[in-house]
Amino acid sequence: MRTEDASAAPAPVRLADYRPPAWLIESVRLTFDLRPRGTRVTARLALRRNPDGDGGPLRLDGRNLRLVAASVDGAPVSPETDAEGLTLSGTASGAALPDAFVWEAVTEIDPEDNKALEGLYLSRGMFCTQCEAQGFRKITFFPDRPDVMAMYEVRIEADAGSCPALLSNGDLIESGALPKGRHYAVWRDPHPKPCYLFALVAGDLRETRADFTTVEGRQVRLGVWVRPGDEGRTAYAMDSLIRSMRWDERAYGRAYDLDVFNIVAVDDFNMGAMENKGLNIFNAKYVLASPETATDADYARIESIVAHEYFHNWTGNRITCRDWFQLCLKEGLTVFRDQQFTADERSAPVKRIEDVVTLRARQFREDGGPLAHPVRPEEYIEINNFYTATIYEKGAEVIGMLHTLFGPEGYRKALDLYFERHDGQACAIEDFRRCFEDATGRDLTQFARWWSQAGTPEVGVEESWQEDGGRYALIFRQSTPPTPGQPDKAPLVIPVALGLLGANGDDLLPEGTRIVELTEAETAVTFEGLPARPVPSLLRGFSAPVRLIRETSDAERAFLMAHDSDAFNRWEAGRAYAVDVALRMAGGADADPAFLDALDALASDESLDPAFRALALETPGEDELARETFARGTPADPQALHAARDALRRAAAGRMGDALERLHREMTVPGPYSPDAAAAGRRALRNRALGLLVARGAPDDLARAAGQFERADNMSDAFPALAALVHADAPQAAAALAAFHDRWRDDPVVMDKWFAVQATAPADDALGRVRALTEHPLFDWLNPNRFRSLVGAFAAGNPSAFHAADGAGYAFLADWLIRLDAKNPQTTARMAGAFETWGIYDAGRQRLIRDQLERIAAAPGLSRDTGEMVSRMLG
Ligand code: 0A1
Ligand code: ZN
Repeated sequence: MRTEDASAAPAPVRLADYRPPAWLIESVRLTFDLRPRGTRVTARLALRRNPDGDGGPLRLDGRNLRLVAASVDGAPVSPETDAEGLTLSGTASGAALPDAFVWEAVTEIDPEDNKALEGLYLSRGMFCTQCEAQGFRKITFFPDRPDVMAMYEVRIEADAGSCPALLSNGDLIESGALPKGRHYAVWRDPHPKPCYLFALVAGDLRETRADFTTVEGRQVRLGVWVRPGDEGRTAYAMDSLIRSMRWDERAYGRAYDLDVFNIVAVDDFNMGAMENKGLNIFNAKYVLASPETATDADYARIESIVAHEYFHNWTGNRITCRDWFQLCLKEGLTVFRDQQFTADERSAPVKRIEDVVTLRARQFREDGGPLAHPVRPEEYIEINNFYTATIYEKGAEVIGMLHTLFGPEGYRKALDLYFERHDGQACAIEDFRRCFEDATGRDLTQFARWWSQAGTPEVGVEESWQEDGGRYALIFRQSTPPTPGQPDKAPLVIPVALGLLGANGDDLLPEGTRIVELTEAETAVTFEGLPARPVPSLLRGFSAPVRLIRETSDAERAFLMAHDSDAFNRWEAGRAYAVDVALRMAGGADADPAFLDALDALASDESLDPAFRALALETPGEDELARETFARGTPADPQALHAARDALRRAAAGRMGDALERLHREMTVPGPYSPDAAAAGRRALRNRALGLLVARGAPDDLARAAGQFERADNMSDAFPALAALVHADAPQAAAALAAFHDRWRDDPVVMDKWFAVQATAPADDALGRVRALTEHPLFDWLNPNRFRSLVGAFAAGNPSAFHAADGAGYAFLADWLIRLDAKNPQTTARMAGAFETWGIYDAGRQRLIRDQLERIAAAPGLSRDTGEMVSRMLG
C-alpha cells in the first residue's frame, strides 16, 4: 500500500513531462447495472502495448471505486490498488503481460452519494455522467487521458419504471425488456474517442424530435430530452441546433457524422454544458426556454451554448487534445466558432462589443491577478481549475487574430488543412499552428507567444503631426506586465486595425481600415499627404486582446462616439469616456455635461441599431471601475465607486429623462413575444431606459417599473422591471418578489433568478438579506445553480456589500466555500476566484481577504481543487 502524507502539497503535472501512453485501447465494452446506491460497471478493454510507449506496466486511473473482480484474458487477477488507481505488472501466474490482452473489471460505485457531480451521479432521480476532464476514472479503471482513443459499445440496464430513457453515445443498436421490471439498451459509437467524451443518461425523460438531412445526405434524428413537464420549453434549443448544423456546413464545410444527435437537460451540473459525442449534456438553464420563463439574454445564451457544444463535434471530438495542456486547442477554437455563428445569426458589432465586455470582466481580471496563466499553461495541480476565461476567451482571441492576419480565405484554407490532416487524432497546439504555417507560408514562431505568455499586453500610443506634407505618425510601444512565474516578457505579434478620421468624420485611408502588425517593442507607422491632422480610431473591432494606453481628450472621445465608422470603436469611445467620468466622480467631481450630451445623442440616434444603443447606455460595472482605479495607481474603494456609479446613473437619467421616457414608451415590440435579435434589441434598449429612470427614483419612475412588471407577459419584460425595483429598494419590490415567488416556486431555472436578483441588490443590509435567503426552504446548496445564484451572485455581483470594510462579506463567502468544498470541490474552487482581485484594494481589505484565504487553506480535508486555487491566490 502507498502511504500518503495528507499535509504534502500535491505534485503538479507538467507539460514538459508528457510521454505517449504505454498502452492503447482497441475497443471498450461497458455494461452498467444502474442502481442509485450500488451501480455495477463491467468494463472490458482490448488493450495493446503502444510501440511508441515506454514499455512500462499497465497503469489504470481510478478514484472512489470498489474493485469487485478483475481478469486478464479471462484469468482472475488481484491488482494492487491505491488512491489514484491500480498498476498491473503481470498476469495471475506471474508471467509478464502479453503485448495484447483483454482486461475485464467489475467495479461498484455510489451515484446517489456523488455530490461532486463528476463521474456517474444522480440528479433528481436521473442518472447522468460528466467525464471531462477526469471523471471517467470515477466510473471504472481506465487510462484516463485524452490521447487514448477507442471505440465504445455500452449496455445500460436499469429500472424500466423510473428510467424509461436509456441513452449513450453513438447509435442505438438494441433494446429490450429484462426480468424484475428492468430493461436495457445497447449503444455503439463508431468513432474512436477519448473517455472524457463518454456519456450515459438514464431517467424519466421526454424527447422533442426533429429530422435533419446533412449536406452529405445523412438523415439525422435530433432529440432534446427533458423532464416531463418541460417539453414546452425545448423548441428554441432545437431550432438553435438545426441552425448550428447548417452553419457549420456552410462556414466550415463540416457535416454531422452520426445518425443520432441528442441533447439532455440536467438540473445538477457544475458547468454550462458538455460536448459528449452524439450526446450533449446540458445544464437545464441552457436548454429550457419559453417566453414566460426566459429573458432575451437567456435565449441568446442558449443559442450560443447549443452551437458551442455542437461545433465541438469537429473541434474537440473528431480532432481532440493530446493532453490537457492543449485544452485551448478545442476550447479557444470552438468559442471563436460560436462567436462567429452568433455574429452571423444576429449582429456582428453587437456580438463583438458583448464579447469584449466579457473578456475584460473575466479574462483581463484573471490576467491581471494571481491566477494569471498562459492560454496554454505549463503546469497544473487540478485540471478542472483551468477551464478559465484565459483558455476559453483569450484562446478565442488568439484564433481571432489569426483570422485577422490571414483574412477569411487564408483562415479557411488553414482550417481545411487542419481537418484534413488531423481528423481522428489527438493533437497539440503545434499541429494546429503548423497548418496555418503550411497553408499560408508564414512562420508563426513569434505569434505562438500568445499561447505561452500570460498577462494582458499594454500598447502605448504616441502621435506626431507635421503640417508640412501632411505627415502623421503613430508610435506604438508594447509591453506585457510580469505574471506569476513569468517575470520577463517578449514582444508579441499584435494586429492593430486602425482608421484615420477627418474633421467631418470621414475615413481618410482609402481602404477605410488598415491592419498594422506590431512585432517589436516599438513600431512606428507613418501616413503622408493627409489634408489635416486626423483623429485616429485605433484597435478597431478590438483587433487584439490588449490594453490600449493613449492620452486623449474628452472632445476626441465625443467625436469618435458621434462619427467613427467602426461601430465597436464608437461604443468603445463612449465606454472609455464613461469610465473616466465615473472615476472623476469618485474623486468628487460632478457628472460631466459634455459626456451626458454625447451619450444622449448616441442613445437617441435612430439610425443606430437599438441593441447597439442599449450597449452604449450600459454603465461600466463596479468591478471594471475598481480595476481601472488600481491601474491608474490607487487602491479601489468599492463603496465610493458604487456611490459614484449610482450618481452617474442618476445624472444621466436627469439629463436624458425625456429621451429615456420616449424610449421606454416607443421601444415596445408589437405582437406575441419572439426571441429574434431585432425584437430583443428593442427590449434591451427599452429596459436600459427603464433601469436609468428607476435610478432617478421619482415615484413615477418606480411606478413605471412596477407597471411593466405587472403587465408583462414575458420574462424579458418582467425580469428587468423586477431587478430595477429590487435594486432600487423600491416600496413595490417586496410585493413583486412575492408575486414572482408564488408563480415560479416550483421552477428551479426561474427561481435562480429570484435568488440572484436579491443577492445582487446593493442594500445597506445586503449581507443580512442574503444570509436570510440561505435559510429559505428552496435554497438547496448542493445544487450548483442555486448555490451560484445566491452565494456566487453575492460575491461576484454585489461588490459594495461583498467588500464591506468589516470583512463580513469575505467571511460569509469563506464559510460557504469551506462547507461546499467537502461535497463539490469543482464548484467551490471556481467560486473561490471571487477573491482573485484582492491586490487592487487597500491594505485593510487585503489583510481581511488573505485571512479568509488562509482560513480556507487550513480547512481539514480541503480538496485539491480549492487548495490549488487558494494557494495560487496567496502567492
Ligand atoms: N467542455 C465543455 C465544458 C466543460 C468542462 C469541464 C467540465 O467538467 C469539469 C464540464 C464541462 C465546454 O466547453 O462546453
Ligand atoms: Zn467548449
